[in-house]
Amino acid sequence: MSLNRRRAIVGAASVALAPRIVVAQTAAPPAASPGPFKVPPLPYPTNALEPHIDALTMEIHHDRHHGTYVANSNIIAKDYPQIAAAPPAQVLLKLNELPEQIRAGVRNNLGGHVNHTMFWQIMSPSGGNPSPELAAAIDRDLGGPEKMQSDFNAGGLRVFGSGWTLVTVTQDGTLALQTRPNQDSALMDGKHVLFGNDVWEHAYYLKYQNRRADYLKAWWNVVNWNALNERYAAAKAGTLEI
Ligand code: MN3
Repeated sequence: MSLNRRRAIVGAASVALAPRIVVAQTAAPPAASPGPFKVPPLPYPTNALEPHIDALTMEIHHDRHHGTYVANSNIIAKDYPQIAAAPPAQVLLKLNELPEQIRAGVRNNLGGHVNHTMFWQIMSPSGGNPSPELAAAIDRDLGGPEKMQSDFNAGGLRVFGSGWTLVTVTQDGTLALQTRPNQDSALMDGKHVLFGNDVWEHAYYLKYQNRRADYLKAWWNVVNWNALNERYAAAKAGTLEI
């Protein structure tokens, strides 16, 4: 399937949910979308995660897919500035308090913005190692690093269609595995994400095609443990924002 065809399908899928924001899905999203939400620059070059994630996938994923979530969030924020006035975690936690006509758009697009902002951060070509605190929590709550990886990957394989496999963290430092469909976020339930892997086909299809299991396995080579250590400490300090 060509990329154009794939993008057209993504655009078509959004029509049913939120017709008013389909424009940014079908056109190439602007490099810098005017509005309160911004795509954060990648903290490494697009080819830095080769050979595990190829440069073209990173470029399209970051610039176009994340760019579209941001552009659509900005379109919604034009008429509903309250979605940018509170921290994204609060907006996603209180989706039901938003006007019904923007609820799906915010869930999908602000959710996508938050998920991808986390995702770029928690990958790196030189990831370090878990801190003693994080390693102890992985042993205690997730059965150790091997079991965590295997359960996390199994979660990613179970996601039907598109979504995320995640490790959540609570303020007392407890870890748990979770999967979410589409661009849903654990923040919708008041939980924080320590890290997660994107199992939308756009995250891996160019290199891995239908071999999601191979992508899930290779992905552990690019996990940024230094970032995970910082996120774990921030979660315990109550300062982890997304
Ligand atoms: Mn994605």
